[in-house]
Amino acid sequence: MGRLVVVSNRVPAPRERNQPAGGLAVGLRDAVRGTESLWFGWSGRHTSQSKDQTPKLDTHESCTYATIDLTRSEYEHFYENFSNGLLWPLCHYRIGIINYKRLDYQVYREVNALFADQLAPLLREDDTIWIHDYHLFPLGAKLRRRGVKAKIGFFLHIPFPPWSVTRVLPCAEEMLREMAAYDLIGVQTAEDASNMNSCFEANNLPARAAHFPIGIDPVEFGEQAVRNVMAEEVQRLHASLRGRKLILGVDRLDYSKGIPERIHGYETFLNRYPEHKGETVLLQITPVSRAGVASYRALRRELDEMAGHINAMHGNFDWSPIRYLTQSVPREVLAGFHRIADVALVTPLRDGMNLVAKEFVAAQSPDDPGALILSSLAGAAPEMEEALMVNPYDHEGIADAIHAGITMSLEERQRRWQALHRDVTQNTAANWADRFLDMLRETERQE
Ligand code: GDG
Repeated sequence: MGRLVVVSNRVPAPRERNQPAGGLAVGLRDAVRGTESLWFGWSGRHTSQSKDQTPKLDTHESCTYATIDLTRSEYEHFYENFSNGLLWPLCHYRIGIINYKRLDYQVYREVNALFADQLAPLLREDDTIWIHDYHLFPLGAKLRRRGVKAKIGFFLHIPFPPWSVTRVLPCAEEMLREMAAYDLIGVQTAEDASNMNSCFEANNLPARAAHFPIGIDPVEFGEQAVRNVMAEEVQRLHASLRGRKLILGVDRLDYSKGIPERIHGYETFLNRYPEHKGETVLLQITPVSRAGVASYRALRRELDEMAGHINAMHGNFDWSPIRYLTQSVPREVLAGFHRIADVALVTPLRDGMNLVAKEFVAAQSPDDPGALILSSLAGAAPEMEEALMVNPYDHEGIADAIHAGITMSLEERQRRWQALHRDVTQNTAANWADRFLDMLRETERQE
């Protein structure tokens, strides 16, 4: 069998390779582990001239990492404006905040062409190529144009809307046409697959998408959680609660995660169930991301204000109902926080999958598990039916679910957790990668 070639916008830095932070990196680490592989992408560094560079190579175990640099202008137009200022909101159904500029699209295509120019010479005919996410939709077509004959698969980690929404994008038809170059396209849910297929059908394209829901490494995260219960930070958090119930929210600072709506739901809970006032603390961990994009800066200001308002209105001299942090917490400490949480609030307005929901389940103790409150609009919802399901726009529904979560009997918590844990254990990151790659290798090669 030939090599596996993974392509993603960012390649994990050397220090992240043994202990990757996000789901994409964990899933792919398992896929590249033990097989001869190449992982290609942006280094995270800037250069004044990106055209005539040679990829920097370094090898760790069986994987060679190949990275290239981008200019500041490429970073701005390709990454900030087109990928994160346009494709991200569009795919999350937020057409009201998209901002299309032809120059951004042009640079997006140029960067994809640059990736193809730099990657093609490193490829062998029997490689299997696996391209990831919305930054790189046209890359497969660009590789084909450079004579690449190997199998090429594509996986989209975020949702995909139906043609009625996608056609808002002025370049939608061209982008969809180029996606027909892939031998296999994977998305997270059956709904995303049917949406993407509605786009292909509307444009008479031969491509088809199938769904491959991503998972986590539940054993590793569960062990980390158990090990870290005694860590200093986790013990300090536990002591500071003084017997109050811990409600945990963990999300990158992103409008798709529904954090203002969730905080509104928590405030409604405080108003609607005054008998529980003073009995809960919401710890919302929200590391800042994409600070270069205006809508993210506006969200940060909104959250600062909301958290301050709730504490001022509802708190007391010895109790703040919400603790809101914008710094990142080390992964092992986070695992310990999940273990001691009584309720997890995972309420995205839209999400490709949402790994935090799965991590919470993996971290809980079977003897006394907490309750998971999950948005019905997260990609994880169809697999995690035993969660307390909420519509993230319904703040009264969130309030009622918090009440149900903190008052739920041990028996019901255990019954729900056992079903959730079974799903999380069956569908791991490693299985996800195997399923996709097995199917890709079995497809008939396109010419
Ligand atoms: C995209 C899709 C899809 C968060 N805060 C901290 C921290 N995290 C970790 C979480 C989790 C990861 O980041 C976030 O993963 P999600 O799945 O929740 O969301 P996205 O980043 O939006 O990921 C998503 C995913 O791709 C995979 O396909 O599920 O739908 O949007 O692992 O634990 N980690 C650390 N400190 C933090 O403060 N160490």
